[in-house]
Amino acid sequence: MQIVLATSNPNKVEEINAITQKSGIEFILPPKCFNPLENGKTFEENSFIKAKEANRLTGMMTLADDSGLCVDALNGEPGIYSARYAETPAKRIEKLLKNLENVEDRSARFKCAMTLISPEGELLFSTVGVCEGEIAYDVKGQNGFGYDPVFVVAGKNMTMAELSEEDKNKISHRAVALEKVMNFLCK
Ligand code: ITT
Repeated sequence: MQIVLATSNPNKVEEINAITQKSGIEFILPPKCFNPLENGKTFEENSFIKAKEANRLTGMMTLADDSGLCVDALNGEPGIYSARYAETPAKRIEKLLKNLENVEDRSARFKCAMTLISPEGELLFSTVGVCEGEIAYDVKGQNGFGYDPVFVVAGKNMTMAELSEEDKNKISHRAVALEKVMNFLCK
């Protein structure tokens, strides 16, 4: 079975297909014209907007992932603006570290809101996954994407970017949410 993954971010497609590779479900990209207006106020709202738009374009079952990094000392920022915090991934990290200069409480979490929509456009299932950690003082690691090089995973003395793909995919916010989606789909 194929499900459209309502995203333009190839890293998400890669991670999600790696996690579900034995399920018989293949997640595919929406058409290039997929460009939803992400004007929701929460991860959940934006996830719903993306899933509905991919369904409108394809008439297929769609799954959306809206995710981001929430930092306690920054009142939850960058949050839903994680992808838009600055121009490039490197500049986003630079801005984050600058905003946390001399800040001792570095607790943070990655959140991922997933929404599953039927081919007919009905909401089938929605859920959230969270991964706790803290923001490092400097970048470390080469794997993953986005804020992974500055996110130290709780209980591990490593950034997300130092974990292997396999290890990230066991504990990430995306993996936690996806497990619940897969349980729903395969029940
Ligand atoms: P789509 O909207 O097309 O899905 P996007 O990358 O813009 O792609 P989001 O709006 O959900 O997706 O923003 C997610 C951003 O949050 C992403 O670009 C990263 O900056 C950050 N992020 C999410 N998951 C992450 C992860 O596993 N590791 C590191 N950063 C992550």
